[in-house]
Amino acid sequence: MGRSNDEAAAAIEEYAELFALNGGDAFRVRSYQKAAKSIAGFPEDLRQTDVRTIPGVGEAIAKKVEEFLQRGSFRQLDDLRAVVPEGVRELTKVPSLGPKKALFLFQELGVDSPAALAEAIRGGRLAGLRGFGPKTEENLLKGVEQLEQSGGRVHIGIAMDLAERVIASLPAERIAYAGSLRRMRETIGDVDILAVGPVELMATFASQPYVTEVIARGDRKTSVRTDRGLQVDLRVVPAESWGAALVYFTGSKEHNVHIREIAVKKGWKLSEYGLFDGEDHVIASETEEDIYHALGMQWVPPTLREDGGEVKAALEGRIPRLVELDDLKGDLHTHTNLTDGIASLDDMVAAAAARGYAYYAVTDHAPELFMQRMTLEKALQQRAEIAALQRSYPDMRLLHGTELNIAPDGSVDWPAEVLEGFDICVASVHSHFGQSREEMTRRFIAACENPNVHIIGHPTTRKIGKRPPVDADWDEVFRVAARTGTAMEIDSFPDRADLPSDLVRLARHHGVKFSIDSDSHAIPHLANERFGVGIAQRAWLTTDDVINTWPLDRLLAFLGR
Ligand code: DGT
Ligand code: CA
Ligand code: CA
Ligand code: ZN
Repeated sequence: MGRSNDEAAAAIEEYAELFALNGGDAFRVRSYQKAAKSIAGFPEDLRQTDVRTIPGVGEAIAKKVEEFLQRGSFRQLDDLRAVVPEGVRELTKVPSLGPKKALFLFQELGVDSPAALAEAIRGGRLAGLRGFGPKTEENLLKGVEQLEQSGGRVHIGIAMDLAERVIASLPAERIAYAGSLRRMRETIGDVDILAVGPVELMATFASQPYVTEVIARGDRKTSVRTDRGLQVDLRVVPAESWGAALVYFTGSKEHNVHIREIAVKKGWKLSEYGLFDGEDHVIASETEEDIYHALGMQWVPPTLREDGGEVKAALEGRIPRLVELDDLKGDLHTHTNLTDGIASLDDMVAAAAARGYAYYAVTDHAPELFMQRMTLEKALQQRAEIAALQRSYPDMRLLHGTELNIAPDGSVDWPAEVLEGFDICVASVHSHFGQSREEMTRRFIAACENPNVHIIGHPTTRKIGKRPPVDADWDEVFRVAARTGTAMEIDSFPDRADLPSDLVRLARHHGVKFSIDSDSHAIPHLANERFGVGIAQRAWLTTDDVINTWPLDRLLAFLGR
């Protein structure tokens, strides 16, 4: 078994594109493109074939393909990849911008991405350039906008919904999602589904109501566009190579490259079909565990597969036991219809109990978020209701909390004597997002130093695709948070995903603890916790790092209550 024909074809296609971008001869570009098409459409496995017998594949291309089959790339491709920036290749995807003009813009103006092109046009920097009149500029600008819309990634909540809908709609023997979704990245480019089942699965898939367009259809892979705009790739794989396919299509690409190197060092080959020895005998293929163990490694949780040190750790047996959804003993940031939630206190608490929580905090907004019309009187009334409700939940400790507003100067809504009456205080930035880095850093530090602030809520305040993160010196903020015992929140709402995993990793480095919260405003939101756990895993967190996995006593001690 070998690398798929599609992969070799894609490499030749990429080479053609890079060759064209570098001003390569148009005739040769076309002959590479023809060869790529011909390889992709060739019915037999390339490894069992003399590639020279494939129509359109001459000696020069055959050599490149053979080298590719050996090691996953070829010299000329490596050379061109090194000289043409990724962004310039992106540029050629702008409708009406060919390779010649793309390279010209890069060399003349340093334009190295579609976004940079839009900026250059808006800044009038294309004016007077030969071949770029006002009409062309207008078309290019439209093209960039189109590209941004179609190439748009979505947050994980949208992709997960869709993946679960797809999986429920297909009668397969085995089926699972792979790709960035399985790695729990915060945004998803397309959804990758693997299945074991009959070829008819493809027809069933293509005729589902969520499919708006069939992009490509084959026996092994079908790609569709869906009503969410998102693309879904369904691959039907042989049952015996399930594990190998899952490893390969879960990625990341960088992780795959790294573990393939380990196989190669042993004189073996790793593909989406399995791990093979020098004689093409299968060593492992059925499960992921088999493959990693055969390579002398621990199984690597998908959320770690970003080539961020996990390969070395797995080889040395140092992959930690990561925090899991089942470890969460409670939720420490939730709302009710007393402020902007839509469910009543009774209903939220009942839903929390149904999740088996040992504790649950109600943290409605505080007065400075004026539209919520919160008052101390209302908060105290809610406290009495919670005390009464507690009697019906002997196994779940109810905590009365609040989500404070961190004012521009770092102060919060109520004085200390009021704050001390709450079991738990989350404090968040909800206004004045545009403060300077220095002001914002001071603001967070003041909040952390407030002894009654236990958790900083959704720290960066970003909304994916809508609002950028605030600017702060996070190193400094995390240092203070660690010193003052203030937890950073991992807000699990999929359009927030806040803190993001890279900042979680940084904060952990400083010794900060975390709270994985749902920030629920309705009952279904409680289930978003799984996305927060994904972020935590991507940052290598264990239960020791996450305060709401701790038993109640340890949590209360941390809160100083
Ligand atoms: P996305 O879709 O942009 O959110 O990210 P992924 O990681 O889902 O990427 P995608 O859908 O292009 O491919 C799915 C997985 O397939 C990817 O994570 C690794 C594997 N894969 C795709 N292309 C290649 C490749 O050229 N080489 C290797 N080694 N693996 C690849
Ligand atoms: Ca994907
Ligand atoms: Ca894909
Ligand atoms: Zn908030």
